[in-house]
Amino acid sequence: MEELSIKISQEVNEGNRTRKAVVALESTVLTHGLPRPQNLQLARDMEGAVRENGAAPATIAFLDGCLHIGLSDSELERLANEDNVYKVGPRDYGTVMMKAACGGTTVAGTMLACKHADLKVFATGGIGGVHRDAPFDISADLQALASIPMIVVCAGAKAILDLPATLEYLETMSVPVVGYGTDEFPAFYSRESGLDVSVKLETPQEIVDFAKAHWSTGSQSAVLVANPIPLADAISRSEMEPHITQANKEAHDRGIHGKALTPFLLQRISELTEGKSMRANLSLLLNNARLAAQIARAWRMTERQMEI
Ligand code: PSU
Ligand code: MN
Repeated sequence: MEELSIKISQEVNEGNRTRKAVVALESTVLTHGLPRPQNLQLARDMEGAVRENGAAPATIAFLDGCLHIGLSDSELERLANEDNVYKVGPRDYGTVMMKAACGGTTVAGTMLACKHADLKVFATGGIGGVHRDAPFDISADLQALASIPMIVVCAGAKAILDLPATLEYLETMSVPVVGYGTDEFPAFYSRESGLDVSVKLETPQEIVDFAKAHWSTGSQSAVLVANPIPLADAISRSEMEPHITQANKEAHDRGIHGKALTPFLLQRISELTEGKSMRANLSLLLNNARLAAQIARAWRMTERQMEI
C-alpha cells in the first residue's frame, strides 16, 4: 500500500454521524505493554468503560497495512494475539503500510491517526518521555503532544522515565499539563512525584473550557491531562524506585535500547513487583478511559453550543 488507507468502524462512524462522544484508545499497550491474556481483557474492559460513560471507543491500530479507527471484537482479539506486530509511532506508518503489516500504535502514532479522523479526546496509560541515562532517547510522544491539538488523558509519564526532564521538555514545547484534582504531576504507578503541573482543574467541563481557551490563542499543542491512579491501586514512589532502578540497570547491562526499552522495563518491573505494578497499570488505564469519556461528552456539548 503506497497511500494511507483508513477504515473507520461502524460504531465510530455512527458516533460521528450522530454527534455522540468518541474516545480514541491506543494499542501499543496491547501489543507491547501487557502480557497475554491480560492485554485482550484490558482492551475489552477499556472499551466497556468508555461505553458505560456514554461515549464510543475507537481503538486505533494497523491491520494488514490498513489504519483502523475502531476495531470489532474479533479484530481486537486478532491484534492482541498477533505474533508479528510492529510498535507503530509516526515514523513507522510507511513501514507497516509497505509491508501490509499489523501494528499497535503508540501515543504519538495514535495521535497522528486522530488527526486524520478528527478525534479530539484520547486515553492512554502513561505517555512516553525522556529516558533516564540514555542521551537522546526522547519519546516521539512528546513531539506529537507539541504539535497535535487534542486532549490526551494519562496517569502522568511512566515512572521509569526521567520525570523532571520530561516535564521540562513539555514546558519547552508549550504543552499545558493539567492536574485533574491535583497540583502534583502523578507518576503513573504512584500519585506523587514532587513535581508541579501547570494548572489544576476539577471537572471534565473545566478541562474542555481550558482546552478551548488554549486553542483560541492559536496554540496547536495538545492539552495533557494527568489523572492520578486510584488510591486503592497506587504504589508509593519509595516502593517503586528500587525496582525501577534495577530494571533500568539490567536494560543498560543487556544493551536494550530504542523501541524495545519501554516494553522491557514494564515487563521486568511487573516481574519484580510480582504483578502488583501490572494491576496498578490496568487500574489506571480504566480510570483514564472513564475520565476521557466524560471529557469527550463535555466536548460534544460544547461543540453543539458553539453552533447555536
Ligand atoms: N502506557 C502504558 N503502557 C505502554 C505504553 C504506555 O501503560 O506500553 C506505550 C505507549 O504506547 C507509549 C509508548 O506511547 O509506550 C512509549 O514508547 P517509547 O518510549 O518507545 O516512545
Ligand atoms: Mn525511545
